[in-house]
Amino acid sequence: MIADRHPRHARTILSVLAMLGAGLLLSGTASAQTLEKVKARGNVVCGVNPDLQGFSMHDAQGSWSGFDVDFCRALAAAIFNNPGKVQYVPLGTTDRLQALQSDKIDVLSRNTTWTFAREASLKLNFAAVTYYDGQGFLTRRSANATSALELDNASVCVQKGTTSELNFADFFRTNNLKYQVVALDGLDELLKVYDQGKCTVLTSDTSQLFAARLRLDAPDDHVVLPDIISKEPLGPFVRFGDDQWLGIVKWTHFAMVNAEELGVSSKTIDEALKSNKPDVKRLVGIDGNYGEQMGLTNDWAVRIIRHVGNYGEVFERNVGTGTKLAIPRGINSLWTNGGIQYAPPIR
Ligand SMILES: N[C@@H](CCC(=O)N[C@@H](CS)C(=O)NCC(=O)O)C(=O)O
Repeated sequence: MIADRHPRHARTILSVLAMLGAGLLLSGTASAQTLEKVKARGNVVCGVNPDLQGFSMHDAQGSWSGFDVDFCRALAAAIFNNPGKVQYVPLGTTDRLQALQSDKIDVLSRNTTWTFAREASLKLNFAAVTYYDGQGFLTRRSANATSALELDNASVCVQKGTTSELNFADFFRTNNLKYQVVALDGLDELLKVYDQGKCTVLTSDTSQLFAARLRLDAPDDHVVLPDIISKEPLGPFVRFGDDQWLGIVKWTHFAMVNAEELGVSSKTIDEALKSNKPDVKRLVGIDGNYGEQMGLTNDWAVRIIRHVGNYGEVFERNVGTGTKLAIPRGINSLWTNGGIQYAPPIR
């Protein structure tokens, strides 16, 4: 009798599990139609950083700009021929990935690093590296440090929920350096604490250190040390389970990189439409039906380039040497220029 009751109990558990599984499958199928949802809604819901100079900023009228914001605009341009069809959702470091998992946004474009765990364990797909970054240190000029290796006994300001937390601890331990950690939630608070002198250094992705420095009371009193202690490939994330949407996000970046490589920009797009070059003809949709293969129109890349620009234009406009951030292209140069920005061909 007892032996009998157990299998029945097990069967109940199994059927509950099967129902749960079916539920998951159903919700998986529903979320496999992001493009249809986006088209029906009339905009792309894009998760962004609330305020990161050069990458994601908004003015009093609620108009957004920046390198990561331009990626959202490029998606909207590809889908709607209108870069304004974006709803921006500002997200912090600790809620950004969960917002994507729980369907609050269609895509996350917010200085987020591609890591193994964010794909395998959080069930998210990283789409493409829009910005190759690395972690560094910001410190006071008066500390006279020329390298992070001179930072023994430092108090380190770092933002919670970031890859930076683990990286710097690894670096200090590997180099037998002692440290105290000051881990805080928001960037504003972190900058305040650092500015008050409660931390010797502030650590984060180097691009963000350049942006953070400009928000200090006396930016010129602080320097970004030359050490790069990690790889931080940054770019957009999407949810697992929608290959078409992943493809659109991925190829939006690749279209911009290919356009730069082919010399096609927002200024030359009309000439490009008359080009005889096979690569250009495929990019602008004169040859083939590449856009339709992704559920878009064949002029999808023309829309991106016309409204937002090629990769180089987006980089220079937002964070390049002519801007306040003045970040050199460095490894984000095209592979043909000694960098590692390299896009697969459209063919
Ligand atoms: N790339 C790293 C760090 C990204 C990150 O979020 N950095 C902070 C430090 S500057 C930030 O953007 N903070 C802005 C905010 O939370 O408002 C990651 O993906 O974990």
